[in-house]
Amino acid sequence: MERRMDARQLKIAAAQAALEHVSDGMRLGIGTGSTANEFVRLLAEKVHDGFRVQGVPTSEQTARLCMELGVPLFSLDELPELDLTIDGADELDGNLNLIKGGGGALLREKIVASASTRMIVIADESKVVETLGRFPLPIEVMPFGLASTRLAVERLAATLGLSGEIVQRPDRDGPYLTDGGHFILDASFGRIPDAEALANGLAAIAGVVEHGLFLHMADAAIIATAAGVRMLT
Ligand code: ABF
Repeated sequence: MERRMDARQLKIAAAQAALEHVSDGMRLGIGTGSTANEFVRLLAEKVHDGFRVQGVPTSEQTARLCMELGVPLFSLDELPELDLTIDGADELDGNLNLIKGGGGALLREKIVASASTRMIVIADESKVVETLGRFPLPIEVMPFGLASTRLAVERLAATLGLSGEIVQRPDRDGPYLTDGGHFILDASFGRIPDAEALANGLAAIAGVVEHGLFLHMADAAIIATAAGVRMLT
C-alpha cells in the first residue's frame, strides 16, 4: 500500500533529488518559494558538513533564509556567470515551459536563470499541466502608466483569442510591490495555446517589465510524485 506523501514531503523529495546535481564549489542560483526553501534547508546541512557553494538568491525572502541557515551568499554582480539555478515553478508543461511568479520573484528569477548555464526546476506533481495557463499568469508592470499598460495587455490578449480577468495583485494594505518596486497583474487566461506569441507580445509592451512565462529556459525538471521522483528533460 503506497504511503501517501503530504505536500511538504513531496517538495522535500524533489529538493533532495536536486542536491544530486549540485557539486562542491558550484556557483548556484537559488530560487524562491516553498519548494526552493526546502532545497535551501537541505543545502545548508551540506554546507555545515563542509560543502562549498556560492549562492545567488532570487529574492530578499530567499536571501534571508540563506543567511539564517548559513548558506554563503553573493550578488549576481560578484558572480555574473552561474553554473546552475535550482528554482520552483507554479506550472510546467511537457516541454519544460513554465509559469512562474506566484511568489512575486519572477524578474530576479528570470535574470538569475538567464545567467546560469543550466536550470533545474523542482516541483511536486500538482504543478504539471498539459497546457500552461490554469495558474494566473503573473505580469510585472511599472507603476507609472499602469492603466495604459493594463489596456495594452487586454488588447494583446484579445488579439490572441485569450480572455479572463486581469487583476492587480493586492497586498495587506495596498497594491503588492515586488523586490524591484513594481506592481504585478495576474491574468487568468485559463489556457494559453500559443505561449510564445503571448510572451513576445507582452515583451513588446513598454510598461511590462517582465512576465511569468519561462519558455525554453529549463533544462530539466525534478517532479515528486506519490510513486517517487521522476526527472523530465
Ligand atoms: C517560485 O516558485 C515562483 O516563481 C513560484 O511562484 C514558486 C512556486 O513556489 P512553490 O514551490 O512554493 O509552489 O519560483
